[in-house]
Amino acid sequence: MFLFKFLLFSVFLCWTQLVLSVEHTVKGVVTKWKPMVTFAQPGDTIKFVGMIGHNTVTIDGMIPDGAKGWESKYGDEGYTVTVNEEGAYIFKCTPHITTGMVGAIVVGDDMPPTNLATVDKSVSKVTIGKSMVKRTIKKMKKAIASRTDS
Ligand SMILES: [Cu+2]
Repeated sequence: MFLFKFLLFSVFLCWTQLVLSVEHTVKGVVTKWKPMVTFAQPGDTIKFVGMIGHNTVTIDGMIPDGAKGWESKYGDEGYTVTVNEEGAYIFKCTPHITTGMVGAIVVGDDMPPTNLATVDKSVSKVTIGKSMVKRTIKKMKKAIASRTDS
């Protein structure tokens, strides 16, 4: 009986997790990510579509403390990651970083995200496509500002 109750409770926990987490879609459109900036909550998932000729890879130093980066294969349609840590995640498509295929995911309600200073600092370590990474961070800050204004 105890085991049964325990199982029921576990199922309930999984169910609430599934119901409460949101799936966000980021699409590869020509050589850009759409949307460029996504706002999410811990436990949400990010699904990458339109992946023909693209991959999605987090940029070193540009994910929250304790978060795991990701690197998909090329053309991995529907590649999905779960964002559990609060903060900003900056990701790129390796061959199209120079044409601006850089995106941001901001997780949690802390605005600005707590790792923003680290993200800014890590720009200096980007060797290819630095200006595009800067541009995405700038757009992310703008999106954060317009969110906190309203
Ligand atoms: Cu690409």
